[in-house]
Formats: sequence, C-alpha cells, structure tokens
Amino acid sequence: MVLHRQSLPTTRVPLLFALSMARPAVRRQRLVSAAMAAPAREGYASPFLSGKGNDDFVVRNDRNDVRVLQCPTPPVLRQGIAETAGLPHICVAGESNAGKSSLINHLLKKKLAKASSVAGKTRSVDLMLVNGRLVLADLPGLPSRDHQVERLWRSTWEPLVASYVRECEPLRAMLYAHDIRWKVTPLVRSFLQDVQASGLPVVLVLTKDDRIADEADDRPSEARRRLKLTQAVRRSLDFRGLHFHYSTESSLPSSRRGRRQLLSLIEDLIGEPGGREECRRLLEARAAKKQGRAEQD
Ligand SMILES: Nc1nc2c(ncn2[C@@H]2O[C@H](COP(=O)(O)OP(=O)(O)OP(=O)(O)O)[C@@H](O)[C@H]2O)c(=O)[nH]1
Ligand SMILES: [Mg+2]
Repeated sequence: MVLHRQSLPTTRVPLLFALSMARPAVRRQRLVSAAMAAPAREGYASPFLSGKGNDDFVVRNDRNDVRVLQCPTPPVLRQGIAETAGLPHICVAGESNAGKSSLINHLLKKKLAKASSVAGKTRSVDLMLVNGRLVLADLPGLPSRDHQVERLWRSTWEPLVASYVRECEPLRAMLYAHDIRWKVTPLVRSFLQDVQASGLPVVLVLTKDDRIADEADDRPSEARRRLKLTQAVRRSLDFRGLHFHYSTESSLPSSRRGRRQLLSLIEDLIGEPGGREECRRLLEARAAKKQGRAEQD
C-alpha cells in the first residue's frame, strides 16, 4: 500500500477525547448525488427528500432498496448525517478484514459494500440508506495484528470514525465485528472501552463462525471450540454485553439463524423511541437475561 508520508499529521487526538468534543453545527445542504451508488427502483421516493418509508420489516429478506453514500472526509460525513436526519443509524466497526462489509452485504442480501481478502478495502464511512427507514454505516477497519493499515487508521480513519460516533446523534448502536478466531489486541480493547464510555452501546458480532466448523472434527468439538473462543474474546475485552455468532455462508442453518437474530435486534433497536440511551438499556436488559439463562443451564 502506498502511503503519502508528507501528508500524514504527526499528532494524534486520543479517541475518548475526540468522542467527548462538542458537536459542531451542521450546515444543512443537499449532497451531490454523484456520491450515491446503487440507484433505487423506479417509482421509489428518495428518503433523502421525504424521510418516509414502508411499514413492513425494515430489512426485507430480499428486494431491499439501498443507496450508498460514501463519506471519506468529516465535512462530507457531516453532510451525509444531515441528509439522513430523522433516520436511525446503526454502524458496523471492527478490525480490517474482520468481515464488516461482508456482514452488511449478507444482512441486506446485496453486494453493495466492497469486500476483499486484502485488508483496508473500506476507506470511508459508507452510509447505506436501507428502504428509507434505516442507515447502516460500514466503517473503515482498525489495524489488526499485522499492522497493515496502522498509519491510515491513525491519520485518517480514526478521526473520521470518532467524528461519526460523536456527531451522529441518531446513531443507536455499534455492531462490533470480530473474527472469532482472532486474539483481542490492546488497540481493540481501548477502542471499545472508549466507544462504550462515550455512551454508545456495543453489540459484539463474532464473525466467520463457519471457520470453526471447518477446523473441528465433529459437532461436540466444534461447540467446545466455539464456547472457548467466545469466552476468550469476551474476557479479553471485559465485555458484558450481547454477542452473536455470524457467518455469511448462507448454506448453513446457523448462518440463516444468525442473520434473522441480528435483523430482529436491529428492528428492536431502531423501534425504540428514546434513541441511544433507550437502546443501551434494552441491550443491557437482554444481556442480563441471557446471562441469567446461562447461569441456570
Ligand atoms: N469463511 C468466511 N469468510 C468471510 C466471512 N465474512 C467475511 N469473510 C471473508 O473475509 C474477508 C474480509 O471480508 P470484508 O467484508 O472485506 O472485511 P472488512 O472487515 O470489511 O475489511 P476492511 O474493509 O478491509 O476493513 C473476505 O475475503 C471475505 O470473503 C464469513 O462469515 N465466513
Ligand atoms: Mg470493509
């Protein structure tokens, strides 16, 4: 990857500090439509204009109308947030190559978010306007243990992600995608602590679940390995919230189940009238219930 060294700033604002800074005033102006991809169906009223949608499920099994707004810089992102005002946002964060874009594609049953085996594919905050009801945001990835996108994260992506979390008032929750087989790095741990300390609730999505089945000899050893890896990630993150297992291998029943569960949670989150704080309470209550059930078993 070519890095433009001269253009990289040498100082860095810590994430928690950046998240706690005041929200700047947003000038409401129309975004250039050239920034959009995946044009909607004929007869589809642009939610950028009307803010209205349909009354059925927010994300349908198929036939989802999705518009993508790529926001590579804070000013464009600010405009994107203003343009989608009135719609709830859910974002997907995680290390590069964790499967964030694949997760979004799988949830929406569309190939919108660019996925690749090369780390650092998503390089902007991509706002996906879904059926005029919800904005799913695909975020650039944190550097993982191979440090591949470390400089880009520090210089460009971390400030962009921080300004999104700080300035997007309708942002309800973060889905944090983590490859279930990966060890948790100190950077990931402090990133998630900062995000949660800023008041944004986090749902952990343990991705590439099918890889566990690939590596296990039989069903019991697969279940044991899944449990062991899940506990290790939760412990390393000191994470007490809700987690889900996810695989984009749709041929597997567990993949279809994971998709249904996550979509149902998203429906519940954006159906909350009270915004971020209500979502945090809802997630805490569900995590406590799940924990209670696990202790009874
Ligand atoms: N086996 C398997 N592979 C997956 C799954 N999800 C994603 N992948 C693969 O993981 C690689 C990375 O996926 P992406 O969706 O591009 O990951 P990302 O987190 O968006 O990465 P960046 O945009 O670089 O931050 C791709 O080769 C995907 O095909 C999954 O559930 N199972
Ligand atoms: Mg991506």
